[in-house]
Parts: sequence; C-alpha cells; structure tokens
Amino acid sequence: MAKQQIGVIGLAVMGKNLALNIADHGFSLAVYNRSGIKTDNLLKESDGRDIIGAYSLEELVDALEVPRRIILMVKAGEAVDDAISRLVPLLSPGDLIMDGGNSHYLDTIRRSKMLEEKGIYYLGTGISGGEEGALKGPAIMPGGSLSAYRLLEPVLDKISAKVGNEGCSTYIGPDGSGHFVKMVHNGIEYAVMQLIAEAYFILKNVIGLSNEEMHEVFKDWNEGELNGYLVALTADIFTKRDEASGRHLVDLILDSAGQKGTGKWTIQASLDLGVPVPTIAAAVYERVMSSMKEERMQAQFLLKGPAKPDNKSRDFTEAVGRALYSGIICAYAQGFALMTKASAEYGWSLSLKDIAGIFRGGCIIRAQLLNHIMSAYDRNNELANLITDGYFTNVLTQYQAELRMVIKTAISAGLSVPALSSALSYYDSYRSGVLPTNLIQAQRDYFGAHTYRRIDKEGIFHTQW
Ligand code: NBP
Repeated sequence: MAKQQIGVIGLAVMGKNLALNIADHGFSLAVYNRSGIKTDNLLKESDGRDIIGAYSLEELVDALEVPRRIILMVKAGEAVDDAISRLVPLLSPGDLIMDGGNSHYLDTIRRSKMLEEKGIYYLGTGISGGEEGALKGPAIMPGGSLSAYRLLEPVLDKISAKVGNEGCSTYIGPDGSGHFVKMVHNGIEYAVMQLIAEAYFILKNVIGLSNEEMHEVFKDWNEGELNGYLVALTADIFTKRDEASGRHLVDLILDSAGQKGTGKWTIQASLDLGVPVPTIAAAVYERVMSSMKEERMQAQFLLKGPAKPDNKSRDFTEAVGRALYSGIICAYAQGFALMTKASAEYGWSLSLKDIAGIFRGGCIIRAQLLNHIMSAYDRNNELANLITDGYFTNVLTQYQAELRMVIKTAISAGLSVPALSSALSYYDSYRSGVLPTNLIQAQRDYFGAHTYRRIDKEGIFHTQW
C-alpha cells in the first residue's frame, strides 16, 4: 500500500484544522489522536481528502513514507514530552518530528538536543493565527537545523498565509528560535490588546461614545496607520448583539481576562535576557488584576477616585488614536528588542526583517505597521531599537504631546491605563541621556557596599556613608 507523506498527532482545534489545510494542498496524511473520537470526527469531515486515521502510534508510524515527517499538535508541556518519548522508539535516524504547539523555547532547545543525539530531526515551530489561521493559512515560525527545515519546507510554504505572492513562513534559526519568536509575537499581542482596551475605556468614559460610535471610530482607524487585524476585529465586536436580550454582547462580557502563559514567558525571558518590555508586562499584570474581580468590587467602595471630569469633545478621538499608535509602536519595539538580544545571546542570527515580513499575514498581530518595521530593518539590520529608526522617531516626536495629553486626561479621570503609561515611560526612559539611577547606586553602596562608578574618574568606588 502507498505510504502517506505527513503524520499529524493531536487533533484538537489546531491539529484538526492544520491537517485539513495540509491535505487541501495536495499532501497525503495519516492522523492520530490519543482519544480515537477526535480521529473519527476528522475522518468524517475529511470529504475526499487523502487522510487516513491511525488508532495507535505504531499504526501511524507504519503508515508513513520514510523519512517520516510527523507534526505534533498536542497541548504544550508534558504532553509533548510524553508523545516524543513514546514516538522515539518507533522512529529511525533521519525521521523528523515537528512540534507545532506553543512550547516554551527552553523546552524546545532541550528536546532538539536530545533528539539530535539520536539522529532524529526536530523542528520547534511557532504557528500563529488561531483556529481559522490553522485552516486557511497561518504565519509559521520554524526553528531547528536547516536540514530539518528542508524536510518540511514545501509543506510549510504551501499551507502558510500569503501576503501578495510571499508566503508567511520562513526559516527562523536553530533550536528554540521559532518558539521564541512565537512567544514574543504573543507578548506583543497581549500589549496591543491591552492598549486597544485602554483606548476603548477612554473613549467610553471620557467622551461617552456609544458602541455604534466606537464601531465607527475603530473602523476609521483601521483604514489608516492603525490598520491591523486586532483593530479590525475590535470594530466588529461593537456591532455584535446578544440574541436573547438584544443588548450589545461586549457590555455583557465579564471584565476578567484569562491567559495561557506565553505573555508571562515573554516577561520571564525579558528578565533573563535583561531587556525591558514594560508594556507587555503591564498587559499581563492588568489581566491578572482583571481576574481579581471580587477584590476590585469591594475596593471600589473603599478607595476614592477623582471627581468626574468634564467630557471631552469628539476631536479628542483623534488624539486617542495617535496615542494608541504610539503605544503600539513602543510595544513592537520592545518585542523586537527582545528578539535582537536573544539572537545575540543564543547565536541565532535572526533576520528581524523576515520575521516582520511573516508577521504580516495569518497571525494575530498582522498590521500595516509591520511594513514600516521591515523597511526599518532594511535600512539598518543592526538597529538597536526600532524607535531610533527615522520613521518611528518622526511619528513618536510628532505624537508624543497627544500621548501625554491622553494619558493625563485618563489619569485625571481616575482611569487605569497601565499599557499607555508604560509605553510613554519607555519612550521617556529610552530618550533620557541621564536617569536618576546615580541615586540608586549611592543607596546600594550605602546599605550593601555594592560600589559604584563615577562620571569624572575611572575605577570602582566605595564610600563609608
Ligand atoms: P490543546 O492545547 O487543547 O491540546 C489538546 C490536544 O492535546 C488533544 O489532541 C489531546 O488529546 C492532546 N493531548 C493531551 Br491534552 N495530552 C496528551 C498526551 N499526553 N499525549 C498525546 N496527546 C495529548 O489543543 P489546541 O488548542 O488544538 O492547541 C494545540 C497546540 O497549539 C497547543 O500547544 C496550543 O498552545 C497551540 N496553539 C493553539 C492556538 C489556539 O488558538 N487554540 C493557537 C496557536 C497555537 P485528547 O483529545 O486525547 O485529550
């Protein structure tokens, strides 16, 4: 019997849709899921596609041509180690496993090393775009050896999202680099979502915009420099009504956000690598704060805010849009600075221009802004920080007064805007030739003899304070 070209393990939403996408591009598949019911369901949906079901890993491995190419789409964490440890005894040197889930990049580095020692190729691949992207074309970030990548390149190229003629899949670099880039993508996503939520909060509470007006504002924004998937879907959200009550659905949703961990990992990596990502951190912390609903409900009666300020006119909307764009620029700049440092630290030689390129299609943070990011890295591949590129410097210089004014207004109204404020502080810290850290060094030396350097002399100093 002819063997199948690709194996997929894990047929929950992502694995199922990715399998259908791969089959739609003319590849034959063998699929397996731990519980057979998901395999049965996929086969029922497979409609003439060349997909066969396997009900054990042995059956799956037997059904595949050699070298075997197996894509894991199981839950990140122990499930991946478990699946690998059960697969390895069935595989031969030269076979390939690709982990397409949201694995932690340090796990991917560990797994790559372990499998390479056994002669098995490993690709740690970030896949972005959610359920729909997996089916219709995601952004794909493969990390591993170049030989491993070559084994799956034709498949990944075909199934990825397209921007014009360009596919949104590119070789990222060795071992954990693909999952690192996907993690940072998600960190930026957290920040942009929080920034948008803060803009909404200001428009609602300071200008008093209705949901219909909010829809118009976000739709307008999406036609200009703020154009992007998250802005577009936000515009849509304001039109959705609850079928039972006829009310706007957004007003019925509890203000308590969940998270699956990639935002937290981004902050942890930023601390390990010594790169500030305060807007991403603010977004993650605000989700945590949002989940403390009961405490907040009690505190609202105890802790007083300012008197309600006068409403602003509709003109203020434009300033909020510019503040939002500035915040979003700072969030991307933080994420790209983190990738720059990781690339140097791990020797990944990341092409930030190519990464910006594949973020433009299929993924959640796709946005017009990424074209400017590509141009910035085209002008200078060694750029230390995006906000020092001419385009971004100009925008931030031009918009900073409005960013300050919008934050001031929100603060005066007692509205919490941690992401916008952190973006402004990031901008102000980064552009400060002098920070007050001389005093911190003096304090450290005072209580802990930690020593300090001076601006007028070479050497290391300690003072008996
Ligand atoms: P889930 O992350 O919910 O994982 C469920 C799948 O993992 C099922 O197929 C389940 O099998 C399987 N599984 C588990 Br749990 N433990 C296993 C084990 N020990 N051995 C074998 N299989 C095991 O699925 P998903 O939402 O489709 O996501 C898959 C991956 O893609 C995850 O890493 C996720 O973070 C990532 N991702 C998800 C999205 C998204 O929008 N959902 C977007 C981008 C990336 P069972 O059916 O037998 O329980």
